Amino acid sequence: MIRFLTAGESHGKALIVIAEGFPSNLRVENDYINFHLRRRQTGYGRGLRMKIESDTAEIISGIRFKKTLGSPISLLIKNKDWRNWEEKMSADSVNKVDKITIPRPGHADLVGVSKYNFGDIRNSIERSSARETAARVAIGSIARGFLEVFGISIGSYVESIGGIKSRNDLLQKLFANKFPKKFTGWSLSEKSDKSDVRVLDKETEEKIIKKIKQAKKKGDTLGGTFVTVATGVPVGLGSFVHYDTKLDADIAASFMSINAVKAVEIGSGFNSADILGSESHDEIILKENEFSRKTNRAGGIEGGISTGLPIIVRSAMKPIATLMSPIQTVDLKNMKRILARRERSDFVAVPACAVISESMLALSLAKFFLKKFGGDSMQEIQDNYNNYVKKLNNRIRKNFKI
Ligand code: EPS
Repeated sequence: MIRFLTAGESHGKALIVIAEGFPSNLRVENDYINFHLRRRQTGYGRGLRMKIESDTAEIISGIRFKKTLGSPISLLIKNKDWRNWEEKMSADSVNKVDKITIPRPGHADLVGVSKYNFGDIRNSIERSSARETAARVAIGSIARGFLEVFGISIGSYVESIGGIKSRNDLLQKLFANKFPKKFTGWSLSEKSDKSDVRVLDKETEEKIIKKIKQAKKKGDTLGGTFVTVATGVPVGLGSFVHYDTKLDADIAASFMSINAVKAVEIGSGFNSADILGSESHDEIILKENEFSRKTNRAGGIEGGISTGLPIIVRSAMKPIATLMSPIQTVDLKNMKRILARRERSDFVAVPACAVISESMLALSLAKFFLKKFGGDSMQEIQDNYNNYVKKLNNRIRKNFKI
């Protein structure tokens, strides 16, 4: 079982992540983690902070000579911006700084000060900021590297921003299960990473960039939808026996934990509520002597268990809550109506959100993979996995033979 914790304030010294449960002898390349951290920083519509940071992870523990030790892994990502915030953020300083008293609607400002009994909204902003997701991507990259050893590949693309939706029918193709055998999740990111807004076609990219420019000019922000896919997931991750053993439940919760994500659907999700059962479910077939499904509207999960087909997750991110042309709120220092405070932020972060979702999917899948094939070393897990996969189809045949 993998569990991890992150620590760090947005403008504090650094972000930290500590994880346990990774087996020994997993190869970890620092460059690989940094590659995914860089991907998280990209996308048209990000704010000035991304120009300050060039996120890299320093491995503090759990890895020696590029291989995991089985001990807790800890990673450190320094905030370059710290030097500009030292006075405002220091743990020791008793300097009096201006308190933030005007909460932004849609952010964690008001709920944060209400819950934690703060007299300065800054105390709430710092940890609720999406900056924390850098730590998740760092550890998620190790989970992704682990899954890749077993042929599991993860990628994503942006489907829409500000209501401008790509005309490509990729999602329908994914549901129709019409893909060449060598199709991988990562092949989606390889393509979408070439676009500034991580969409798969140039025409939509141009329209979206235009829309972002318009929103920016008005001091407004945009949200959007994105699709995350994992291929190569074996049959049998997750279970139907308890609410918290279901793979789809875990994925949904982990995606919803990404800042500003307001909806998650697996497979045809909401659309399946409007169609007939015969149009919704995936017929069982034999393909090259192995069980498969004609279609994949279930998005690779049935009864909380992976089916062996690609896992397809579609999510919606709300617009960034910090507006340069702010909406109304209440100033907590005098309880008077006022326009919300401006603060440096992104205008759009949907492309980054999709990258973060890849890491969250990797962490969720690695957790369930280890639950099923768990062992202390990579070799032990490989043996367990190979044994299971080799015998899977024969076992069903044997068990049902009359
Ligand atoms: C982010 C860092 C933040 C924001 C953004 C994401 O940096 P700063 O607040 O210093 O500009 O750019 O966070 C938000 C949009 C938010 O609402 O919290 C990052 O590293 O991804």
